[in-house]
Amino acid sequence: MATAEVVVSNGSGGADTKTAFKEVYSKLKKEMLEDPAFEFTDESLQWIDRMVDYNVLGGKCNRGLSVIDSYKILKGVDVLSKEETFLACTLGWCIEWLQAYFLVLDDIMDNSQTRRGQPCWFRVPQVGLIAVNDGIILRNHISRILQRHFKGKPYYVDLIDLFNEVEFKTASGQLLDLITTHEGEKDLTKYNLTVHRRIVQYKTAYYSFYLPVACALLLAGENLDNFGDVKNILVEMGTYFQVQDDYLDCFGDPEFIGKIGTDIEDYKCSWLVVQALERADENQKSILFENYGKSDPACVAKVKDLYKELKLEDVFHEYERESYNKLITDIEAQPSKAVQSVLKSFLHKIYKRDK
Ligand code: GPP
Ligand code: MG
Ligand code: MG
Ligand code: MG
Repeated sequence: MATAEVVVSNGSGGADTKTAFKEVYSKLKKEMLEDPAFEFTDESLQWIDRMVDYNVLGGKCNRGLSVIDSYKILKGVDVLSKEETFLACTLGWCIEWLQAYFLVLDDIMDNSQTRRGQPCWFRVPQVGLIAVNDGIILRNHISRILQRHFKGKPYYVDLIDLFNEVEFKTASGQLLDLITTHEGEKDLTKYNLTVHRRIVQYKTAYYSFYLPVACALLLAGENLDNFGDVKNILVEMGTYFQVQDDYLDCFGDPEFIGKIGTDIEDYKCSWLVVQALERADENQKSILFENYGKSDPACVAKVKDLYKELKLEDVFHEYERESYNKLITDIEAQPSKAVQSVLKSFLHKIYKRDK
């Protein structure tokens, strides 16, 4: 289909937006270091300063920047006032903080080595399991930021409810991701697209896709109850995004994506293993059963060879085209042009991403 081939500049996250966004980060971090609710010692100040920089920065900031872009589109303006820019950037950073909190803990749970091109936080000497508490601190920073800058706004309670609900959904998705891989009960036959879909919708889609747009809608004074269709489309987009993540875990360049994949070793219900199971003959299935979920590099290599033999790279590219076309069709059925534009801008940020 021609639509899939059209290259659309997303026109978003421009240099000015990024500069404004970065400035707000410095202010928010400073406020966290001067929080009057705690008497910081020099050591704890240094720890938080370094920990926040290490974990909140270094990503693509797609989620955070999307709040600002979406808000501008919903308001129908190119330029926001100083106050509006600050509030949109602050909500954007709250999502980046949430992401940092999830990643610090996810890397422990997934036994990962690297993240954003550096060792995972818990692997840094002298950090170890202090990282668990750092995750809790990062989560608390979000509440502190929201209280300081949004308490008194008419949508403050909705904002708190939104972050709480999205966090609950994500943790529940993470639970599914973790318990489907239970040691001792290794049984690949339980993995299928329905199981995969449920995991990824909850663990990734709500916080990565619905949350930024919902924040922009609240800023614009909208009631989220009126945007059920938008939520569904964003959750679909988030599902597509996590399929890309699963693909890149195996086929991405670790140098470029900044993390080394662990899905095969961790026995994850990845989109790739589900596709492999659907396509494998008996002989190929036994290769999967024998080698999936083992940390021995030779076993991992056998699984990767099988994925290549089954041409999963082509299967993925076809899935990518189909998902894009389906999403565009759903987006274009939306009555509001502004909403269409918000959704398309988000989709174009991730379509055919290689990182
Ligand atoms: C991505 O899974 C999901 C998360 C980062 C959510 C974690 C949720 C918690 C409550 C901790 P992933 O493990 O595939 O991501 P990555 O490939 O980046 O490690
Ligand atoms: Mg994980
Ligand atoms: Mg992980
Ligand atoms: Mg992954």
